[in-house]
Amino acid sequence: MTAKILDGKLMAAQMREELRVEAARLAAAGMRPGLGVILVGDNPASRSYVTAKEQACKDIGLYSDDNHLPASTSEADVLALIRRMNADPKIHGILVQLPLPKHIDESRALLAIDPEKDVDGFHPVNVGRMVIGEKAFLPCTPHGVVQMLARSGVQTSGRHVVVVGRSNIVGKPVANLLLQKKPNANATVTICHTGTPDMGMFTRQADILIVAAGRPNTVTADMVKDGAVVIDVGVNRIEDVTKKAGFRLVGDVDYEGVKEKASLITPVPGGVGPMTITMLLFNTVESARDALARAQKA
Ligand code: L34
Repeated sequence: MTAKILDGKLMAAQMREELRVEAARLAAAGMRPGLGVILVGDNPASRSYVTAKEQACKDIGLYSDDNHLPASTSEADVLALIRRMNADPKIHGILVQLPLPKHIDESRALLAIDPEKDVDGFHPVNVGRMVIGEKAFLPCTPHGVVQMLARSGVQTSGRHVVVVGRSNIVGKPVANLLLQKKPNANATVTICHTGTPDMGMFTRQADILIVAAGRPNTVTADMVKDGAVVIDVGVNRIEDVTKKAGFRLVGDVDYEGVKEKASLITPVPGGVGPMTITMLLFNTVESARDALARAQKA
C-alpha cells in the first residue's frame, strides 16, 4: 500500500481560521485572548518553535506578551514572571517553553502556573484532571494528534493504538487521551519504550502507530502492518551540508520506507508540529472564553 499524506500544515491553517473568528468574537465582548510566553536560553530549536507560536498568535489576533530571557536568568526571576502573568487579566494562557536551563527546576516552574492559565496542560492538576476524564487543558502535541486523527476520519474506537515513547509531554498523555471512554478515543492502547525488548512485535499489531521516541529511524517498514495509520511526532535536526541552515528535519519514522506500507502518514516537517502550535492557540482561546463566562456570572 502507498500512503496518503496527512497534511498537518493544511489542517492547522483550517483550524487557525476557525480560531481567528472565535478570537474576534471574544475581543468584541471585551476578552481578547492573550498568551504569556517565557523562553529562557538560546536553544535554537526552542527559539524557532517559540517564534512560530508568537507569530501564530499575531496571525489570528491574539495578544502575546513575549519574554525571551538569557540562559543566566535565575529561577526566582522566572517564578516572579510567572506570578506576574498569573495576576495579569490580559493573559489567559502561560507558555513556559521546555526544556529550561539546568539551574531552573522544571517542576517548580510548572507548579507556579495558575492551573486556569496552564494552556500547555503540564500542571499536575491538569494532568490529573485529564487522566480521570474531567475538563482540563489538554497538552498541545497529544491534543493535536487526536485532532488530526478525528479530522481525517480515522476511527479510533475499538482499534489498537501503539504508542512508542513514554515522555510526560507526548507518550503518556497521548496514550491516556486515546484510552478514555469518549468520542475520538476508546482505543486499546499499548505503550512501548526503551525498556521494551522486541518493539516490532508490538508495533506490527498497531492499527494506529504513534511514534514519539525522539530518535530518527526508530520505526522502519518491517515494524509496520500493511494499511496502518502512522503519526510521526519526532522532530530531529540532522546535519546536512547541502542545506543553508546546515541541517534538515527528520521524524522518528523511516518515512521513505514506511510510506509504502501505511495507509496514512504524517510528514516531518509539516505534520504534527504545526498542529502543536495550533492547539496552544486553541487552549488560549478556550481559556479566554472561560474567563469571559466567569466575568459574566460575577
Ligand atoms: N512548554 N515546551 C512546552 N510546550 C510545548 O508544546 C513544547 N513543544 C515541544 C518542546 N517543548 C515544549 C513544542 O512546542 C515540541 N514542540 C514543537 C512545536 C512546534 C514544532 C515542533 C515542535 C514545529 O512547528 N515543527 C515544524 C518545523 C519547525 C522547524 O522548522 O524547526 C514542523 O513542521 O514539524
